[in-house]
Amino acid sequence: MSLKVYINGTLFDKEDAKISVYDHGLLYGDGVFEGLRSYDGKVFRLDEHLDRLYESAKAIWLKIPMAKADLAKAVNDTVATNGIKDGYVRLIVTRGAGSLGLDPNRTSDPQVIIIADSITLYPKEYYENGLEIVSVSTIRNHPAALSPRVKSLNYLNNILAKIEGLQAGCVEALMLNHKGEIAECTGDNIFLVSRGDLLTPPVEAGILQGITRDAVIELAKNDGLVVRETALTKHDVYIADECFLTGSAAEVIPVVKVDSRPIGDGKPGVITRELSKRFHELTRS
Ligand code: PXG
Repeated sequence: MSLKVYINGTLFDKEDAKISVYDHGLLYGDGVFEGLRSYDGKVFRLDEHLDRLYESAKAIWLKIPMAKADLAKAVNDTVATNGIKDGYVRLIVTRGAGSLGLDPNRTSDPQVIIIADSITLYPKEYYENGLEIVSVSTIRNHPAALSPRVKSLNYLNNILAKIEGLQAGCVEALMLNHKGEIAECTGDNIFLVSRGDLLTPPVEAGILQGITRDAVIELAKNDGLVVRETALTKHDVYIADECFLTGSAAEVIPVVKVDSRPIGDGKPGVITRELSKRFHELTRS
């Protein structure tokens, strides 16, 4: 059976799920999206993802043409229709088809697209042995230009950083902000463990406020850890005892080397492994 893709209230076979080449999502990256995970058929933190989607849309003057509750139902229905248990959901809202000009007033209806598919996970060994990452020269978008809090359809900033990472033989790349502080990775937030405390850049550093990041902060606080959202530099990373990344796709993944420097003893840390286990329990219970 062919996968069904939701577009504006209708389910299409994957092969027939099409959007106009005049859509401003394609012409200008003019739209917003979310990447969500489902576990055993249930979408993880759907409400939080929808809140972020509607905020991203509001920030770019894009009115999502349906109520949040109806979109939640559409996401759940699309996951169920496709029989997705542990999977990946891509929720996209584009500005819609228009003329070959920037003017958003000359677009037709926004397109709401939901794809529910299987997920390609990082290899198991990355979780067991940890990742090596590099810091790259592409800085995160300046928050005064387009806020990194907007999960927009233009991901070139992150893609350029990803290319730099791949060229250095790494699957993730560490991006700094315009002040030279640690921001985040191309599709993941970053955490450090230093003297038993959990450190992560604040939202004001110009990052996407990850849903997984928020969940991990909660879990850490419940475990009695001190969590500090604070400006961090590469120096802080190099001298950290532990490092890990969080994201809907990656979940919690240890980092053992940054810029060729071993982090801590070069093995996934105790607190990282504990939080990873807690996150696993949270998502699979
Ligand atoms: N920073 C950036 C720039 C992201 O794109 C995260 C952090 C983590 O946020 P969440 O809410 O997922 O914890 C992201 C999320 C993909 C993919 O297909 C990318 C993300 C999420 C899911 C899938 O590349 N990025």
